[in-house]
Amino acid sequence: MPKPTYRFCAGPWNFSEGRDPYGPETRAAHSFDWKLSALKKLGFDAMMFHDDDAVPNIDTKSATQVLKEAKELKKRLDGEGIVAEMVAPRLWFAPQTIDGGYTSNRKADRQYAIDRSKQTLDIARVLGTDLIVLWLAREGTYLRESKSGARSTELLVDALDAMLAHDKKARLCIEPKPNEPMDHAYIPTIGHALAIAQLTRDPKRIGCLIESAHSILAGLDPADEIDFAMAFGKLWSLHLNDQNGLKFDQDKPFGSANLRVAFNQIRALERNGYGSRGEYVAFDVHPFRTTREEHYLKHLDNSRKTFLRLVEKARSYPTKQADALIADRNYQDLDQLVIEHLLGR
Ligand code: XUL
Ligand code: MN
Repeated sequence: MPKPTYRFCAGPWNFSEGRDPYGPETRAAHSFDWKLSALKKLGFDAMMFHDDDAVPNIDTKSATQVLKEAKELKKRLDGEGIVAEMVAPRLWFAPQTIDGGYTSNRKADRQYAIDRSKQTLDIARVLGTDLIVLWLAREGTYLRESKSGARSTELLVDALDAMLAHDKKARLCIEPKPNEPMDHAYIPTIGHALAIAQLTRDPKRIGCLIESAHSILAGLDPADEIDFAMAFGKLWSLHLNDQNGLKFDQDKPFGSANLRVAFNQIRALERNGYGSRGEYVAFDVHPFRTTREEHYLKHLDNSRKTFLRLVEKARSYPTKQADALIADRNYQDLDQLVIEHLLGR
């Protein structure tokens, strides 16, 4: 298989200002144009969007106005030579989504979620991408007795069907996450995402997006999730980052918490040819709260550097030696071989 040349992507939210639940911003916000040209300078090729990153204050605007602004954005992207990779409906911020989007217990609120998702498909078409990402943020519960899991599965299928019917060319990419903001989410892993696709009107147009941190939060190895999704030809997008154990979603720079887990993700991408069908490598990373303004872009630049260094490591991995150790069931020395390789010997 030819070795892919990777292309990189990030979203406007990845230039975050340091706010957390316990304290305010620690860095001044930059304009959208600043972020766009920063990405270009960093050697990134694409930007990913929430619907309201593409069209701010989207709920206050008419459908015509929304599409007009999306067209203006497309021109700005073309001018900068940056592609729109995907658009994702932000279904976790509005008052209508307090109890979830597609699985809310209120019919009118479920309709809001579906209407907003359909509009996201319209925005994506204008931006020149067929890829819709669904991070199902509030499709779960704080307490299980508040919703029926069986009913919620039906409602999720109805919502996916409505989107598939709205645009016959769009591809829907489910981004699973097991928790946060919810106690338990209904689609916590890639297996769940691929399984629910089978209940829809067009499973071929449903794939998935793996985020390293989300797999780790589910107690899984992201490399296994990558291999599994790619065995089905379903890994259509990727959010690389890192996560130190089971706690709040950290979105650390790629490789920051566990270099070996990062290395194994790269090996999985390489052996499955990720990128050779036009898929992007996105870094869903945030600066640390302590990061000063002059270092605003380091988390993105460093994630890309680490990624490329680990690609070199994957390509120079001593496969013959490793295979001999595997044949001899000498996993003790295999372990050390990997460590020595990562340490540079
Ligand atoms: C949340 C997350 C989102 C999605 C896009 O944990 O990763 O930023 O990637 O909605
Ligand atoms: Mn993500």
